[in-house]
Amino acid sequence: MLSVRMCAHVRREARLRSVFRQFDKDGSGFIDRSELDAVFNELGKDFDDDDLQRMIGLADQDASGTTCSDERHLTNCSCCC
Ligand SMILES: [Ca+2]
Repeated sequence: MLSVRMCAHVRREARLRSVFRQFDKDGSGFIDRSELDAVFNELGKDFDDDDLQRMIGLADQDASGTTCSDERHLTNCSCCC
């Protein structure tokens, strides 16, 4: 049972990393407001600066104005472990 749970966790982490890389257009390891805006524009969604800042703020634990791919963000999954 544990191996099934671990496999699900590993698959989820791989998906998160893949999505993160799609957002992180310059490969910096961070997603800034312009990169988030670009992804939403590709999806046909238009958010104003306040909305984008709020979205970044939800994942911005160090108040840097970006989200990052730090291991802690992707591996501290409480939903399946
Ligand atoms: Ca970036």
